[in-house]
Amino acid sequence: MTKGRRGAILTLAGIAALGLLAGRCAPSAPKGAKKAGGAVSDAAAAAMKVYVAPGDLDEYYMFASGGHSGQVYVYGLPSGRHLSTIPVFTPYPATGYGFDDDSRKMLGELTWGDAHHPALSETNGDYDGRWLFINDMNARVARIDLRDFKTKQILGPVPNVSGNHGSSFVTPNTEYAVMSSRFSIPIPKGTVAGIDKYATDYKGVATGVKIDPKTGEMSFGWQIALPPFDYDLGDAGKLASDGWVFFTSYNTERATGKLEVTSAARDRDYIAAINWKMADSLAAKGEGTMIGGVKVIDPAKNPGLVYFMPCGKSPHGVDVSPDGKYIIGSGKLQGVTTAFNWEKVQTAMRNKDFSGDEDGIPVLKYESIKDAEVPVGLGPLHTQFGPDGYAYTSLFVDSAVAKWRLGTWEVVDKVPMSYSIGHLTAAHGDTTKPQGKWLVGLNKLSHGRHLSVGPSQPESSQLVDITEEKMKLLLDFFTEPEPHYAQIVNANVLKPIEVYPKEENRHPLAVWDVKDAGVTRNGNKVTVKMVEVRSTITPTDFEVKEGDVVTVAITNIEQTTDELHGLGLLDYNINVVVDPGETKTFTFTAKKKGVYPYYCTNFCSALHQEMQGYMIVR
Ligand code: RUQ
Ligand code: CUA
Repeated sequence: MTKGRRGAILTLAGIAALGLLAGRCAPSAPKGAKKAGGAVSDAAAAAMKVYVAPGDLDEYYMFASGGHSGQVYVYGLPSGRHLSTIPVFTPYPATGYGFDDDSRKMLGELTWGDAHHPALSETNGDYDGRWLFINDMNARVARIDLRDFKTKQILGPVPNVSGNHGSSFVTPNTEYAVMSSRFSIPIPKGTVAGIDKYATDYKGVATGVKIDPKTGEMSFGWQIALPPFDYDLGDAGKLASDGWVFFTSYNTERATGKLEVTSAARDRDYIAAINWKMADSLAAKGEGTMIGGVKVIDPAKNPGLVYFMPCGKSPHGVDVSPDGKYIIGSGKLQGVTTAFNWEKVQTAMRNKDFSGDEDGIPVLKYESIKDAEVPVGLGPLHTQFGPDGYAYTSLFVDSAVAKWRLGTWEVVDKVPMSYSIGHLTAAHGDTTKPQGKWLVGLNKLSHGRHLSVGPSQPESSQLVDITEEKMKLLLDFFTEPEPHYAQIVNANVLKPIEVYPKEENRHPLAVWDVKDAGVTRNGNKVTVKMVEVRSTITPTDFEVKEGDVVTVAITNIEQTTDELHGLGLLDYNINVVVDPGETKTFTFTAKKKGVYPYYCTNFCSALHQEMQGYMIVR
């Protein structure tokens, strides 16, 4: 814009001299693509690496949390193209989510969620492409089926959990997704205790959400009461540390009020190490006290269940290395990230090498369990891993990514991020088999990196090539608020369907022949069976009486890829979208007398506009 305006008042010679003309005439060549002598510049080399030609496909999927938008966003990498939005905790008119009976029921009374950490299901510690789990701060976890990229279940709100931030990290064979409470409260919910009782009467909790290995169905597994700290991030142990799950915590001072001051008194806070296999068998034996409708296990009465690993200072991310041998804890108020040696942690547990306890939970001796304090830089938050023994840590304060080596602990490279990186994600970067290649910095600020869109700016994501010794920033792309964490999975792991096969549709109200469409009445309950197929909605009209409770069941009988139909019912706030082979229902009371048009909302054929009908309410 600036260039154009400035260009208008310059002479042609002036423009050419400034090199502006060249830039304008060759829109496909990135700025400064050609160096003198015709050599390909760094920018052109970068462009070639991320360029996915029209009709070509990306190599990786990136699933990013949508933060308080309550959605999951799907990107292709390396292009950074936004491919799809999967609504999870928030209605999304584009796919009709939150308008039909099933999704409304799933959402319940909450029409927003704050999603932070997607977790792809795993087999042997690597992504298996079956499901994607994601947390919501409102004590919920959702499951998305990657066969059709749809949200299938929302579990919760789970009793006693308040502010489910440290979630939904899965164990290596997807036995559990976990939850933890960022905000300690008196439990069960509804109990009142003054803030002066915080240190004694408030509790944190950690919860295991059990996952059915065949169906992915989630259910309550176990819950453990913890001291009133703020539990923040988590990760499951793997290989060497399989059977354990780790949660960072801050405010181990048990302070209240202005936490930015009051919770920073101690040099070290903790990582809670929880033996989930033990929790699993304790829960199976019925151990625990009923609180808020679930059994809550007391770790003080069950030695070996929970230990605290001291970690400085106000740690945020905890990340387990691909072999499970190192637990990396990043203290956001420090200049180092701490590598704990799992071997040493276990030895300290066995030898009762403790420096004290918190409400009966042993605190391991810091000097006995840490291997190194890696000088990564200021404000380390999260760590991901490559296939070659390298680790990558995001530095919020330094606004950079540090690359360092596990075992030798040397920091070998840094790449600046624009700006204020939070999470980072690498291809399979939190699994037992990291693929390297791509890393994405998920930055909190994007100021000036894109055309201005007013005060509400998108977040910036930056793609980094990690194939070589030196990291290379290749691409900026932008996301809606706010990708906390994201995971990158090789496209060959996923096998999505494109139509729902007719023989799989067992919906009781499905109709596959327009002859079977129509209206049936039972008292004031009216059922309308509807068929959508290019380019008619059958029936093209129907009548009900004022006050009737109307259920409309729409079947899209298409079996062709991408032949979606929608249904908008004017003045009734109804909008659903039905994929090929799918049946959806919506129910409403015909409160308003009159004639109400309905129509297909999804442009489906040359006669899409003709796809319409009338509801007459007498
Ligand atoms: S957080 S920027 Cu919600 Cu995962 Cu670390
Ligand atoms: Cu069906 Cu437009």
